[in-house]
Amino acid sequence: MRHARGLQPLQDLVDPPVLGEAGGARPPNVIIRDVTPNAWREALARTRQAALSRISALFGGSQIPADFWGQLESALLQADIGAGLTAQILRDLREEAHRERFDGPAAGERLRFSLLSRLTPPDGEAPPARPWVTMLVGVNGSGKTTAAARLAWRWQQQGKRVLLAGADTYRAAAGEQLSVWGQRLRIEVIGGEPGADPGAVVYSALQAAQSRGFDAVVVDTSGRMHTRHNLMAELGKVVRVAGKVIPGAPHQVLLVLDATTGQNGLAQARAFTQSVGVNGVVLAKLDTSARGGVALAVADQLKLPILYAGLGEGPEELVPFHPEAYVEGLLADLE
Ligand SMILES: Nc1nc2c(ncn2[C@@H]2O[C@H](COP(=O)(O)OP(=O)(O)OP(=O)(O)O)[C@@H](O)[C@H]2O)c(=O)[nH]1
Ligand SMILES: [Mg+2]
Repeated sequence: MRHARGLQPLQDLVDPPVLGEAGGARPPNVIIRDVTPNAWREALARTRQAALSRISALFGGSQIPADFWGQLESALLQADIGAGLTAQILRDLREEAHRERFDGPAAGERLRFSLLSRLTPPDGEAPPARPWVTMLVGVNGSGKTTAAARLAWRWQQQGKRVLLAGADTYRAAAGEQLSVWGQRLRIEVIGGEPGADPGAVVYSALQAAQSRGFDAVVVDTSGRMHTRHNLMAELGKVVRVAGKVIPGAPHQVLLVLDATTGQNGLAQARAFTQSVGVNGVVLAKLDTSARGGVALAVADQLKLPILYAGLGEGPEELVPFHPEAYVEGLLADLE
């Protein structure tokens, strides 16, 4: 668990070491200057309005008001951080309050630290691999295709040669959507005809990436209900095909969760993890969600790192998950 410490002002964001540098060790820490703490605050405005801003008055005074604990509990539940975690956080804070008798602002600080301590950033180094293959999976409409394009763009901005693989051959529109992104962001896309075997698309995309010296491949897959066994088995097959072309691929499988679905996303995450293994989460649509606290539930219950978050629809708005900026955004109205 991370030690409580002051919130650092955010100037730059650094991509987490999820992408192996071409043939070598970890990638250079490329400084991305496109996202400010304000972007996180704005993206989390709905969650604050729906859940957390109404408790801001509780933290203003020199004394903890009588209904503090009940109101805090309902606000955390409303933000969708989950019943178990809410209970834990309240228990910890209550113990501290009992010991130290803090005032409102101090309680706000403790709450910040408490939330932050549940969000451990990913650690460890990405194993070297070239091309480095990332596969995006998730239920229908969660944000996979836009995330695939935006991740590819991000890494391309870092100077890497990135290929997009359109393994969603289920609908004609899916391939087209990825191609449009590819044209817009100047990223090459290898896809397949509608109805083609997604495994075959991955096979030829990875072969092309390997023979043409690409650094990274981002594979978009079709949305599927996590309860449909045959579709989950098909995904498993696509994963295995990748490993046949490039041993060790896919190097990461990222589950794209729609933040507006809140706690329901946890069941999806468990099913995808069981079927294909998931290394991390992309939390899309944080900006349209009133249940943005779900990032805490994901970290707490699934022990999966949240690697990226969608703060809007623009290419630069899929950003590395930043625990401090996230917590600061959740609690921005608390003084
Ligand atoms: N505001 C906002 N919209 C997003 C974000 N991510 C995705 N969207 C929107 O959500 C919708 C669905 O996104 P897609 O990327 O097509 O989702 P998908 O998972 O590929 O969908 P299927 O392929 O049909 O399963 C699109 O309108 C996206 O623009 C985000 O972070 N913020
Ligand atoms: Mg899609």
